[in-house]
Amino acid sequence: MNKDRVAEILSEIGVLLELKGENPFKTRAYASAARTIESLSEPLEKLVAEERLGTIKGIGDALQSKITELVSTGKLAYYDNLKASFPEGLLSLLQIPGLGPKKVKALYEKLGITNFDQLTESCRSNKVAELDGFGEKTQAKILEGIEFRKTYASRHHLHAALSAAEPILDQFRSHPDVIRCSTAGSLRRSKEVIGDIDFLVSSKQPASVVDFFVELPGIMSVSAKGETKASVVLGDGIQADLRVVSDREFPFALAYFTGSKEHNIVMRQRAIQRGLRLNEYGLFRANEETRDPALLVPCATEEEIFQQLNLEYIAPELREDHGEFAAAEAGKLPRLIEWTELRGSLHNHSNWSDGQNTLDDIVTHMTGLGCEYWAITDHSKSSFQAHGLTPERLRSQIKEVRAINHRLEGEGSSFRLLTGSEVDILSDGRLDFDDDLLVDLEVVVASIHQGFTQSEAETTKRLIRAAENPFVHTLGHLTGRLLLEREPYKVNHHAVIDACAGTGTWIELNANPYRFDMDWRLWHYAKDKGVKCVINCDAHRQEHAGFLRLGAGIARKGWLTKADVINTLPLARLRIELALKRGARVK
Ligand code: DGT
Ligand code: CA
Ligand code: CA
Ligand code: ZN
Repeated sequence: MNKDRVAEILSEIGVLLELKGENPFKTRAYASAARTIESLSEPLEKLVAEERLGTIKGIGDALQSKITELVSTGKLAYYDNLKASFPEGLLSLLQIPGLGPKKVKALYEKLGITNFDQLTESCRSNKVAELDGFGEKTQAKILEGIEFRKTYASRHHLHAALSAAEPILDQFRSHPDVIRCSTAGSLRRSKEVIGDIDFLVSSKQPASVVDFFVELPGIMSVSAKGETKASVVLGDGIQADLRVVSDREFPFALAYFTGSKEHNIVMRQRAIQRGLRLNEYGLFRANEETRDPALLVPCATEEEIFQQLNLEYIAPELREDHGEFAAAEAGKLPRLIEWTELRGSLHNHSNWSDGQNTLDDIVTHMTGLGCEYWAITDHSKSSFQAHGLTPERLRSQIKEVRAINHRLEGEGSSFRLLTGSEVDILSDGRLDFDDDLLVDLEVVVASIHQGFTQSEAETTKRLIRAAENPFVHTLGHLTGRLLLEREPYKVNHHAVIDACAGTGTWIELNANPYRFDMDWRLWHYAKDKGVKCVINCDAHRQEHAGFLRLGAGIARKGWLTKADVINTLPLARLRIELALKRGARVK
């Protein structure tokens, strides 16, 4: 058992004893022993093995035998019994700001409260306010705390986590005591939803970095703070963990805390197969858990750790144990797409349907961002809730787009709008516009916007029928999912991908962070079938152009390269591909 876990258990024992009503000296002894253990400079195992625990200030006989039991057996009977003497759930009440052991004890003994639901109920019926030492104000604060906990215990969209994390990372970068810093965890792996944000910093002054972190503006509350780590809740209710390590440990800690857990397990096994041990502190020439610097195989970067384990460098996005080891061993990892290789988006809306901006504003904005092209694919008539265009209005939009492009040409600008439509796939798989209109559009995206209750077989058939229409370039947001909000409708992905492989139809990676649809787990299969991806913003506002970067992160998780993604092509080449897609089937 590592020392952090030992420290955690000791401090939990302190809290449990306080809940029991034990004398404060005893409870404090556990809290301070926990801090001592956490900041040990020597390996705890070594101290135990050499029976030198007693030489440490504040560790008396009783603590000594408990720590020894924990380290050597991984368990502690005293702790297990103590924990079992409380009802389950009681401890979690301590997570509410303002509720310490004393108050939790009173709630339990006077009102029999053991969980959040009972606590909420008792606050609502004003019973908590009547308890000694509580009052109306405390009661209101508890209710607030329960609500708040519900929010921050939840998961978050990638863009929310990124925009919370990036300013903090910037602060670390310019802090004099910070040597290296990075995000880690699911955020660094570019997962579609994020539990908490993880920061890793290397420094010679960990305490100063931790103090700086917990004092940053935008931090709502501090859930835990130690010498080398802290957990906080950020403004949007997102939880964030910081760990500070020495610079020598940094690459190892970065690899460890980037995860995923599944990936880490394989890495550790590979180390063991080579007579090494890999953990968050280093890679060691040893046959058992250690962090002895004398045994360290020094690695200055993550790249060197992979090298030591005979692997090509595995990008964080691929670290899911989804085949990356076999590929890295064979030197066959793909060169993943970079978001800067994207040249525009082929599914976007304007104020002609439910977008916010005029065509002129879109041109100005996207030109300013350095895009080469931007397809205008407003909704079709059946999407009346989104002000879908009638064929007549679409015809006049085509004219306007052409006029704008004509003007751009005259001005010597190389940027172009592309004419297009996000045409509804009707319940039976027919499209909302006739072919003689579709043929006049440069870009056609076909998407489902209604009839979500169909069976998997019906929806699959519907999508395949749309893919078979020669005028359709791309299937849009395949499952209609809204992450953390709406479940995907059921689709047989493999059947749809196979159909697209047959017709040469592309599939969208919708880069809206609520969608990220089609899911990254399926791109590897699609790519093997030769199906091309289009990373689309589905922009309804100018800011949505930024989704391209998020979408590229998800595409990287799906193993995609520049060559797999259509909108990395320069305009001239793109126009050829758009035409070829049709020409292959239409004479
Ligand atoms: P999240 O926060 O739920 O979105 O997902 P992660 O992957 O960020 O998970 P988190 O924050 O609990 O931990 C960050 C990384 O630390 C995780 O990806 C792998 C590593 N890690 C944490 N706990 C363990 C563990 O018990 N075993 C191993 N092998 N790795 C762990
Ligand atoms: Ca995390
Ligand atoms: Ca974490
Ligand atoms: Zn749509």
